[in-house]
Amino acid sequence: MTGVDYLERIPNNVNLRDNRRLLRALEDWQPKFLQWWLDLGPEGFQATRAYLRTAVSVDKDGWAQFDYVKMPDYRWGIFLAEPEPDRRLIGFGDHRGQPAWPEVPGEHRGVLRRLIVTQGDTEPASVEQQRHLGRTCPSVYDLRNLFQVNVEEGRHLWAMVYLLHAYFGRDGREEAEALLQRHSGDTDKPRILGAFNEPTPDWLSFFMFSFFTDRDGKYQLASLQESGFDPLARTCRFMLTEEAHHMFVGETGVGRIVQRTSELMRQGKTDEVRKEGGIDLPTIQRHINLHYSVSLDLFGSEISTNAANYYTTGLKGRFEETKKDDDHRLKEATYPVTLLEGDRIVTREMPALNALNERLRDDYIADCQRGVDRWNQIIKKQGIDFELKLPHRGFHRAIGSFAEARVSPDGRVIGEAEWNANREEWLPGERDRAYLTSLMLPVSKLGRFANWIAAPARGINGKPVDFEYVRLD
Ligand code: BYC
Ligand code: FE
Ligand code: FE
Repeated sequence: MTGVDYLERIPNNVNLRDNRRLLRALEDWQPKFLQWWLDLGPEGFQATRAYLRTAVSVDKDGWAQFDYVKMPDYRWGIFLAEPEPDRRLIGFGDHRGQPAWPEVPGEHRGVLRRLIVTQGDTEPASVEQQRHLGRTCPSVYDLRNLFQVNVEEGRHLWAMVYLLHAYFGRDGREEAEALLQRHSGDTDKPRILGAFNEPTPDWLSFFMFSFFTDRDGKYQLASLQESGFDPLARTCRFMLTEEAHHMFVGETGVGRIVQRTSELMRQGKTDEVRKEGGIDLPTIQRHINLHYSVSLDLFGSEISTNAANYYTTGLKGRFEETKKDDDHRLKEATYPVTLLEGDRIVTREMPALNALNERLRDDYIADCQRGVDRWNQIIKKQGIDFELKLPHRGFHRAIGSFAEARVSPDGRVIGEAEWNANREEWLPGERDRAYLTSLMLPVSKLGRFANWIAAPARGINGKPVDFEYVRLD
């Protein structure tokens, strides 16, 4: 494998040293990134040392090295998965069977840049959304996980900025600047996609975000790792190795809250968990409803000519494209799509190419359901009769067919009156917000956890749960 050039200011496995122009452009962007990190990264912890993993090489054994670092000193680097030994062939669309492109094909330049910018924009957005959470961490273990996610999202930004600088010339450099100028929730220059402008005000929201929204990242990156543009494919392939931990943080985070809540319910023989200082299951359900629905929006419209074009031109494939047993061109194929027709919800066979967003959303939904099933197992084990559910895909949508209607969590098209009467029941409201805020008190004693969340089953990198994951002195 290519060694990682770790002594350089920008650790990389792309031979930056041999490309002075590119190196200079990136070295020019680096201090701007650092300034952004200092201004909008984890508030109050810039001088704190945390036990973080850093990628030092891209092979199986070497990509995760653990040590204490101050986050601004984290070695954000540029790592592409190794090229495949035989030059990779494009796996789908009109160019199927042709060699993957080492450079940007001129005719797809604008579209490809837009996809990379959209992907890149989400990474710093999430860091901005999460920047206040450190102050209210439920444990030192959780604090470390938050920071791990944050630095890796920072590295994902680097990954996209590298592609912009290396392959898109002046436009790319301008886009790289703009990635630091748009900010989550900013009224003038918001982030591109809806979910990345929502606040992440508390740790329940953070875990939900990591479960639902980082999982959109998994599915988008999995589609982009099929890309005919080889540098994008290899970049995304390596990003996916880091993404798994983000979803682990989300799934176990929510799972530990569910665990604690169930224990409090069983011990106190009561549904009124708030009296015991826990987070009641209906509040957890409302947060599922919110984060799931805004994350479903991230897949775009059910019927999308953009998606058809990305596929046909070889820019963005399907989830597990190579495992699929069909012609990988889809010109004649159809796919069932659930849509709103008037005030009815119907399922229609649509041209498969135009339905690719929906197909990816279906893969995502099945994956989310598996996680929810595991949460429900935790509840059941405590002997409690309650089931968490994913709401209907049409519930609370702002993008696509369902954006025009009000749909209840159980999938009925309803009127404004019924929506308004139930909104507080279905989505987090002021009362939840105030209660959760009252719970968010920092716990900094090693091995201790806030009352509303269970301890994890094990620590990080073989360390005990009460390990000093963050040096808070
Ligand atoms: N909000 O044909 P349509 C991650 C726009 S998460 C606002 O329906 P298309 C991460 C759309 O741009 C992964 N606008 O959609 C997670 C288009 O605008 P234009 C992020 C939206 O293009 C956690 C118009 O509506 N990666 O990594 O097929 C922490 C009609 O579009 C939204 C990507 O998204 C929305 N929700 O698909 C950190 C991958 N949805 O072009 C990181 C790259 C749609 O008409 N992006 N629009 O002006 C894409 O593949 C596509 O852009 C999308 C949209 C799937 C997002
Ligand atoms: Fe990311
Ligand atoms: Fe992530």
